Amino acid sequence: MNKKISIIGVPMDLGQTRRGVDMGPSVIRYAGVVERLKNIGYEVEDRGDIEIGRPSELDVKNEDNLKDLDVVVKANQDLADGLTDVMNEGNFPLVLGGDHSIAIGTLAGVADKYENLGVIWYDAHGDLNTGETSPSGNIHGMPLSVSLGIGHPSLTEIGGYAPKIKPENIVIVGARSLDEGERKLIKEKGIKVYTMHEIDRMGMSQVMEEAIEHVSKNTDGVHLSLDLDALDPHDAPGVGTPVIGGPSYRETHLAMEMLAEKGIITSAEFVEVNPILDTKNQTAIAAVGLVGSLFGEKLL
Ligand code: 6HN
Ligand code: MN
Ligand code: MN
Ligand code: MN
Repeated sequence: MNKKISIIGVPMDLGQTRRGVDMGPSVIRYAGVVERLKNIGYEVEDRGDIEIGRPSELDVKNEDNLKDLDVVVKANQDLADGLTDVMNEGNFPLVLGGDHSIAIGTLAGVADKYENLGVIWYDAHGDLNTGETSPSGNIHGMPLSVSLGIGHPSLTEIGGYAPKIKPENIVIVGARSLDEGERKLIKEKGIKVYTMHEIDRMGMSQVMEEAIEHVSKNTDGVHLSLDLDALDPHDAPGVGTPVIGGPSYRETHLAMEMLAEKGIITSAEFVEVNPILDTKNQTAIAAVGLVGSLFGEKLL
């Protein structure tokens, strides 16, 4: 793996309505992410946080059922630009959220450098809504569809090109909450999904083997987008949209180790850590443990 990591924090909380997730980057730093990576031999540059504007009024839906659209668009464009710099320097981009709407900017910045970027979307949700299908109007439920070029043009055109990724290069792992429109899109586009049903039946090890095979087949890079709500709320309580019945910290840790062994991941983001909803920073600590395993940390 690339030995130089650039961290970008994105204190975004406007892609959903539970305040506090804007402190995610700060608490993940506090839980020791930089030291953890340095200890396993990486050179780490912390580029600080992207600035997030404030809308005049919070959580206002526009006529297209998109909350706080303008501010979300602006921050994601800035994030995409920041990632372009990191990519040009040849560093490994590690993005810390913030709610999952920031994956729009991350993928806009990263995918530009690859012909065929693979994506592992490790999440309880599909994040495949559009303004038309979303039950909430929350943009954090839309980044994967946006990256496929589906949705409001001011979102899909971030970075100045669309789409960022192709449906056949995506795998969703850990899904257990999908909306009607998301199910339809998954079928229509033939997106590979390992729901909790497959994880229960096959075990995480087999699921990850297949997932890795799927995303590395015709790709020249692989992005990991890890939503902490993928984990069972027992292990990661500090998230805005928890769903019971998820993979444990241990299973997720194994998934990260398998990715490390194959060395396929070329960029990553860890999102949705909300310290206000957390107990004793448990979710940030889990995130840092997972970062460690993703980057090849070993006990012996
Ligand atoms: N996330 N499907 C729901 C919605 O509002 O669209 C939940 C989305 C959760 C998004 O956790 O990143
Ligand atoms: Mn989620
Ligand atoms: Mn998500
Ligand atoms: Mn282990």
